[in-house]
Amino acid sequence: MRIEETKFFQEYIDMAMHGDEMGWHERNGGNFTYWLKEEEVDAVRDQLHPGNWLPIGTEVPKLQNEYFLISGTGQFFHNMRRDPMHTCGIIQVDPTGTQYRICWGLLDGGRPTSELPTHLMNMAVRAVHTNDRNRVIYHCHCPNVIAMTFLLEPDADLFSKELWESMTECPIIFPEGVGVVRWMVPGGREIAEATAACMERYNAVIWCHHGIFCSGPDFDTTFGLMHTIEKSAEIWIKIHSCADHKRQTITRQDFIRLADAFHVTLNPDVLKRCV
Ligand code: 2HA
Ligand code: ZN
Repeated sequence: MRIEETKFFQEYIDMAMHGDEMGWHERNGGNFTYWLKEEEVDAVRDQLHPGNWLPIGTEVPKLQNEYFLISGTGQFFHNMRRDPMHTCGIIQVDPTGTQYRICWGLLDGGRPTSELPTHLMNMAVRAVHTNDRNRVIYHCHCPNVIAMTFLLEPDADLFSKELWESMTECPIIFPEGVGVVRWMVPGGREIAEATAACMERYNAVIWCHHGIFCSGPDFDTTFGLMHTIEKSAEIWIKIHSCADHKRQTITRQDFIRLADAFHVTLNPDVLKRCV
């Protein structure tokens, strides 16, 4: 089967186009990685043609020899379905976890996203915390979350509380809360290390004045997490566009009842901040 016809590839493109429809990928904004399963690599191995080894810009020994479908730097999500061979590609990490090579796609001199260090470091950290079940890392520029970062202190517990309070299902979807990374220059090792440190604890990390990184075991869960956080942020922005304070909200006691009913364990540091 051609790579473009495989289930994982179709689902990858579907999710990228969904993000584009949401308005989260202006121009070349955002980037996206999927960790191929062994059987998925085996099924397309005849189509993989490795190029030269290139530096990743960080170390990910956990991911040695593994294959990833990843979006290309400078490429528009909007063009992914029409032109997958230029807009994304499959890379392999070397046995030391310091280099990668392009094995498919990224034609005509394409390169993986400038956020490659963050994607692979996040992938490695989430793998450790999920018994290797995490497979997706997704970054987008979702406007309401970005707007929130101009109005709240860049504090993970505070953002988590405000997002939980803005929509009832939030604490069920992200009971651990969200991480927050202060404004940093994107595209390098420093922001990758700061984000990966947050991913030790959270499935989602907000980049102040920039966007979000979400992780998950499959495409739907990862996209669903992003969508839930962004929708809650939209409600938060609507509330604060109408009034300078909330008249009532979901209380700590309400969250405890919710956690009990839905069998989730809520982050106690966030609960402590609730009213
Ligand atoms: O332009 O989103 O963070 C791609 C990005 C960089
Ligand atoms: Zn970005």
